[in-house]
Amino acid sequence: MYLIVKWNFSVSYHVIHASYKNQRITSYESQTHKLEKGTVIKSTGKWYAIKLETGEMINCRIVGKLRLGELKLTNPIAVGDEVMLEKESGLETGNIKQILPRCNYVARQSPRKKRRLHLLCANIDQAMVITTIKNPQLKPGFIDRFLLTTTPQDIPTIIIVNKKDLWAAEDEEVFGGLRAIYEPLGYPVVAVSALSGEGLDEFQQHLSDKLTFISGHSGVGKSSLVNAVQPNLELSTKEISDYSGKGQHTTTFAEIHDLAFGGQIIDTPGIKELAFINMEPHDVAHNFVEFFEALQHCKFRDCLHIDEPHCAVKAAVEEGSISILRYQNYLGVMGDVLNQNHWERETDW
Ligand SMILES: Nc1nc2c(ncn2[C@@H]2O[C@H](COP(=O)(O)OP(=O)(O)OP(=O)(O)O)[C@@H](O)[C@H]2O)c(=O)[nH]1
Ligand SMILES: [Mg+2]
Ligand SMILES: [Zn+2]
Repeated sequence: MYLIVKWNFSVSYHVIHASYKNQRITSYESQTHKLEKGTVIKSTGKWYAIKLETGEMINCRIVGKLRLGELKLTNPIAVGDEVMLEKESGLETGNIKQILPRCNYVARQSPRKKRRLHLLCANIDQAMVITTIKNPQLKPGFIDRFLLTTTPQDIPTIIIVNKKDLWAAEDEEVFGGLRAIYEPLGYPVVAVSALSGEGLDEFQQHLSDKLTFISGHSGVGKSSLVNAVQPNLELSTKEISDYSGKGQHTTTFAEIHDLAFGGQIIDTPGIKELAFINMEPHDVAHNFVEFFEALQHCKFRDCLHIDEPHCAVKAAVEEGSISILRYQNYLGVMGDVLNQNHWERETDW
């Protein structure tokens, strides 16, 4: 369905893959000790907690330079990455020698270095964006921005709306509105409460036997939800600040946790905002799935659905078959992307 985007991704994937292949050859050539394969479970900056195929945990560093392929990243390795490492003799630590090819990843524009991407996780089965309608207030634009980080790679994404216990009748209506918009597009929408336990069965069914990446603003209850389905973890959680109404950035490192009923979940630090310096306007247009379907009826094949004549997306918004909320959020992202100077964009990865 998303031919053009797919093509772009497969090109960049092959570029990455090719450079990993080269890297593998050089590192095997120079290798003197046996390399072992492991998965990155937690990354705390310099140190990576890695689970070996035997189940053994080992702390590793990167020594020397790793080739990173074409991705311009602020962090070379993220949770979920598979790596080859060499144990340090006589010590309980090791050195990472190679990163194996990723089948997918989620990255965001680095808040500090705008021309770089910050890798959030790799090799996941699915993603969940955790939101709330109340405490903190819903920011609907965020859901659509999050979907732009996963949809280009066909990562199945579920929208979880937490803190159902706080809802009044009008909040139930907001939830119904979200469900009506996103479920027909292929994104399930699930209401839960980590506090009261409502909806946790359905939440757990979605998690079962998969590696799930969860993300969302600080204070929406990501860690509380992980604790609710796997209580022995006792992850720290903290109240929303009275002053700002925002979360307090309690979780500071992404970490993969095993789930006793099968599967694993990646709890992550809250994110403030998502920007898209890495996308061209057409990448944005093609990854709003219903807009991409409508594009074939637009007069111009390169229509960006802004003010072009005979635009099928605008007609669908007017007639009500495309959500006005999605369209407004789309215009928000598109405005950001178009306002960036072209030379500021990084799309050649
Ligand atoms: N009423 C209510 N409060 C909840 C619920 N889930 C979490 N909370 C509260 O929301 C606050 C924030 O929860 P956390 O789990 O720390 O949120 P987080 O998303 O992990 O936040 P960061 O780690 O900062 O990104 C805590 O005071 C929780 O007790 C819920 O379902 N209902
Ligand atoms: Mg947390
Ligand atoms: Zn159009």
